[in-house]
Amino acid sequence: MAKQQDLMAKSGKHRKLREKSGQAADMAFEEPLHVGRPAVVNRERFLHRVNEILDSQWFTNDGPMVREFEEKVAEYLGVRNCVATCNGTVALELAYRAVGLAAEVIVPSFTFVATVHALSWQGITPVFCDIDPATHNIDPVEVERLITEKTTGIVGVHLWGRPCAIDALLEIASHHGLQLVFDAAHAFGCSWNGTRIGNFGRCEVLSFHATKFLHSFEGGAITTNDDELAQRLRLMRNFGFSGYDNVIYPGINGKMTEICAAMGLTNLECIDELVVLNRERYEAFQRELERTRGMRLQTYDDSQNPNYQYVVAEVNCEEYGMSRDRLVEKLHEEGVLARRYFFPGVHRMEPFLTSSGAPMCSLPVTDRIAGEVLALPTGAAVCSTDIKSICRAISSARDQG
Ligand code: T4K
Repeated sequence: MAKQQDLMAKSGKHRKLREKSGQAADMAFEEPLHVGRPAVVNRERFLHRVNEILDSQWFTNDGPMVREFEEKVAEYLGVRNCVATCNGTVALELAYRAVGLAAEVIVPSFTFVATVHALSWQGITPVFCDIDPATHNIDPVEVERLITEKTTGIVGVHLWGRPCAIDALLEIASHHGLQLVFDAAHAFGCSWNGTRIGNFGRCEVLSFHATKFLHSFEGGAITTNDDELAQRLRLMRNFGFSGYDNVIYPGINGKMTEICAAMGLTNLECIDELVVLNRERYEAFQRELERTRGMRLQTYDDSQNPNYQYVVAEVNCEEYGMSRDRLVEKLHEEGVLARRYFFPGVHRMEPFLTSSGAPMCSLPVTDRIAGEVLALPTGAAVCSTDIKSICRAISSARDQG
């Protein structure tokens, strides 16, 4: 508890409610409450590392902090290789290319658009797949239905940190000779049956964006137990250079900087306390929203080490008495900047809607869930009083119509 208070203090957290007219239901926050507010866990330790970087005059290109970060992440996940990158999107592009994805790849539409953009930037046609309504993850039954002679792979996304149906996907991939890559941007630290995410498929891709559970300002990584693949990824990340003046592979600049690694290392040191803090926030929302009709929080399975980074509700318009979109408007008026993650499904975004060559698709579960999900502000930037007020704002929004 003391450590968590410390984390909040280190985050510079202090918040005041502005009572607009004396009614509890009519409150607004002086500073807006954001989804994805990053924690600032140990300023002194970070600044110490920054000074080391400045003294060393080594700022990027596979420097000592990046190497240490890669080693510590690999150790934490129990995986043989971690290749750090400048962000998760470039990590996805590198991963897709390195495992040889081409032609058509099956991917969920209910994800952040980067999962799919990274395919189309590699000239790959995304074939959008529907999701399991219970988990919000790609539905293996639907995957099987979409496989054609042009399919080269499957991309699963562990949405909200909840693992995909990994067994079923592994089996389908192996049966049809397909590559399997996971977008694990949300799933740092989470497990699947006792093994940390990061160990599955050909490789898994992490994001260390500022809004993520483990962040490095911007950053990403590919993790894999395949040493040869990791070596190829390292070459591709650094323009294809193998030693001075010797390019042996088509590469790009996908490198992580030392300053990002310094932030990543500092946050990694506090990761266990951050889970505890996130979990407390999640449970507070659960208690407060328990009796709110039509508002169902997504659940987590403790045996899979969830990181509780996302507090996501499904708003059932009929039961709640108001649409999700109207509720979002009302919450924003109160300074609660809840988000419609992820709306609309990527298959309804351009260029995929009309011009990508993506086959016409009907994704009823994706469309329904994308119309109902609501991500709420959580993490070190909100306290228990904020949570009570957010939940009161949710109840009163409906009462006010
Ligand atoms: N795959 C998945 C499944 C992903 O969710 C993502 C990224 C990726 C791949 C790609 O990884 P990266 O290339 O990003 O490493 C945000 C993030 O930019 C994005 O990283 C993240 N997913 C996505 C879910 O959220 P936006 O467009 O919603 O960002 P924005 O600017 O609206 O900020 C989100 C919230 O965070 C706001 O409430 C403000 C708050 N915020 C943001 C930043 C940057 C802060 O409080 N402080 C900050 O420094 O995409």
